[in-house]
Amino acid sequence: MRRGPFRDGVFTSALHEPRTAVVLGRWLGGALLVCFLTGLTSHLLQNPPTWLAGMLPSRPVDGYRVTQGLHVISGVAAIPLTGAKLWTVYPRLFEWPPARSALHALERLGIAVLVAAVLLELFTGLLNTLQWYPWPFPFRQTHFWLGWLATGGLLVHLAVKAPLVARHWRRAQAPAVAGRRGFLASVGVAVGAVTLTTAGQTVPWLRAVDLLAPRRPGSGPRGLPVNRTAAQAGTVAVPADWQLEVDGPRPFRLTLAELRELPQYEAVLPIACVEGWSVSARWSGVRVADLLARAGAPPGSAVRVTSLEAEGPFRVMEMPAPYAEDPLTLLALALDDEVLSPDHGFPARIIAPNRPGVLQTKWVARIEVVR
Ligand SMILES: Nc1nc2c(c(=O)[nH]1)N[C@H]1C(S)=C(S)[C@@H](COP(=O)(O)O)O[C@H]1N2
Ligand SMILES: [Mo]
Repeated sequence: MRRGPFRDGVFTSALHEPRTAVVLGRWLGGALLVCFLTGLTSHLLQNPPTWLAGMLPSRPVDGYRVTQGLHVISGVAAIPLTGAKLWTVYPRLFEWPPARSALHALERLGIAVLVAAVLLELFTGLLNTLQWYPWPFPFRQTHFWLGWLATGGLLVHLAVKAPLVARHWRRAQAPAVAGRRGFLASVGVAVGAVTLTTAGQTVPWLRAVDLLAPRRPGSGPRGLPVNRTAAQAGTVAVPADWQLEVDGPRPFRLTLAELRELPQYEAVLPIACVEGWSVSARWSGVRVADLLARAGAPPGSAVRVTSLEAEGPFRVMEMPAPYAEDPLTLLALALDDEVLSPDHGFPARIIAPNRPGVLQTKWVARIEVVR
């Protein structure tokens, strides 16, 4: 019965031992905790329940840039950590007998769910940072529920392993094993290397070593990357007689020339993409709050913004009141004092503080007051 890896003594490395697993588990647990919390933040910002929407903060302006940057940084760091952790414990996969009791079988099933959820989560997340969606399911919802599954699986795993973890928590308690230090150091170097060479897509002072990240922050028109070009969005047709439509108690329409005659404001705000890149830029245009006041919107109004784009998941965006009322939230007409390029959302786009990039709607057609 016991063939191949199921035989005794097949795994000869001394590093398949609990202390190594505990140290790697701590690092990986830390990365996954940061990833989970920042992921929840991102999900809530993009999909707030009604009771929360009116309380979302529009400051600090860089808030989402930091949380989403950390989300992708910790997720990328978790990839080599997961590899090392799985290597350390994988001989247990061939344990004999496969199940000693019903409880043991249940525990092993839990680990199977945990490992599968973590691997799928990291894999789909990584592909998402590359803007590659080779699957038929919606990414965000799947990623969200897998995150809960992985976190639940992790908590059960920690509870089951707590006594073992406690016994190997301190180095002095664990038996010395030759090569452990070197192995852990190599894992640390690998994690440091992937982090340093990808974090530059969002951390400005790491830009010089941003060798592996999918997005160069300086690329694109005016040094601002474009996620979805006007052509990809179905060559957004901007009518020659384009007018902004504002709907509310006192609806009105304005041409581009009329918008330019309204008081113009500047805001230095980042595009912070969910995929982990972010770039700060100087925008100018009309305050959304001014447009709302002109439309007779009551205080505390939220808005719905519709793009000229014919279809696509980002065509319609809802913006809760704290953002709509923020003086930094603009219907931007210019980037660095130059008319927006088609790819950056000509004739007008939304730019708001502390918001995910997906909600910075380009090619705006219409702004509606919603209560
Ligand atoms: N109408 C519309 N707005 C959109 C998008 C889109 O596909 N359609 N993409 C969003 C995404 S995912 C990001 S990250 C930002 C990117 O803005 P930029 O292309 O000007 O850098 O625009 C957002 N606005
Ligand atoms: Mo994005």
